[in-house]
Amino acid sequence: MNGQVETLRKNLVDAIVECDLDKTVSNVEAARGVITPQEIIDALSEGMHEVGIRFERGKLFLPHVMVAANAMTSGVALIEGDLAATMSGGNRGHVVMGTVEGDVHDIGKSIVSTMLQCAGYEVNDVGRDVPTATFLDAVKEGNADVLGLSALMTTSMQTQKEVIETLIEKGMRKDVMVIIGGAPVTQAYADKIGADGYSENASEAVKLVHKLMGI
Ligand code: B12
Repeated sequence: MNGQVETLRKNLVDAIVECDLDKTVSNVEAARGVITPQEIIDALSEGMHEVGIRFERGKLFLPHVMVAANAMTSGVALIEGDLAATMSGGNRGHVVMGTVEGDVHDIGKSIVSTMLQCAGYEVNDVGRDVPTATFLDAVKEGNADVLGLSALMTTSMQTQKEVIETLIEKGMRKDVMVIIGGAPVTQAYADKIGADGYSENASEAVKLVHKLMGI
């Protein structure tokens, strides 16, 4: 059994690293029901991490990364229903989530949104490359408890800071708790820019929001 689980997991990682959409979809189908949706997401994420390393080293190019990203998105879409079934429901609070302006990376942010929805939060996912004003409008309109800001680039991390500064300028900072994430983001950076929390991945993000909401 453990051997089978390890093979399924490895096949998922390899399909993403090989930037193979069909293989990713068939391997997700094979893994469904045998390993948990969370384990499937973790394996696909591990593959994307390796794709990032190979891209950085010049072993893979942007078109490959785009296919891998598409494969990951399709794989995650297949198990969204399973994920919902494994998690608790209820209306625990309102979250606005998006990727900051200048940054189009949205795979991780969308996983965080899905996991929070499954954990019983109402999530307004405002998308990627989102202007600061749009975040503020969404927070105001939805009377949001938590604002989640994703950034995958060292350049767009600065924009997370700018969103917090704008919330302060507009007198809105006390109304909403801000959490930040994305591969280059750290707890130290969250502390530095005055965010209320940071988490490394989507499962930790759910725990973080529960903690902030006192759940
Ligand atoms: C896929 C990808 C792309 C895809 C994105 C597709 C999409 N729809 O998202 C495409 C091909 C479009 C792309 C484009 C570019 N990319 Co790119 N990309 C990646 C790659 C390989 C993987 C990112 C990913 O999806 N990871 C998988 C997910 C599941 O993980 P994650 O995003 O980290 O999310 C998890 C956690 O971080 C956390 N989390 C995420 N968000 C949030 C938010 C909150 C609130 C919380 C609490 C938690 C949280 O939870 C998530 C789930 O567990 C990374 C490499 C890397 N190591 O990150 C490069 C990377 C981010 N890209 C990079 C670059 C340079 C670019 C481009 C500029 C390339 C170019 N020359 O055009 C453009 C960007 C254009 C722009 N303006 O944004 C660089 C950034 C370097 C830097 N400056 O910091 C990286 C690091 C690659 C590299 N090593 O050079 N990219």
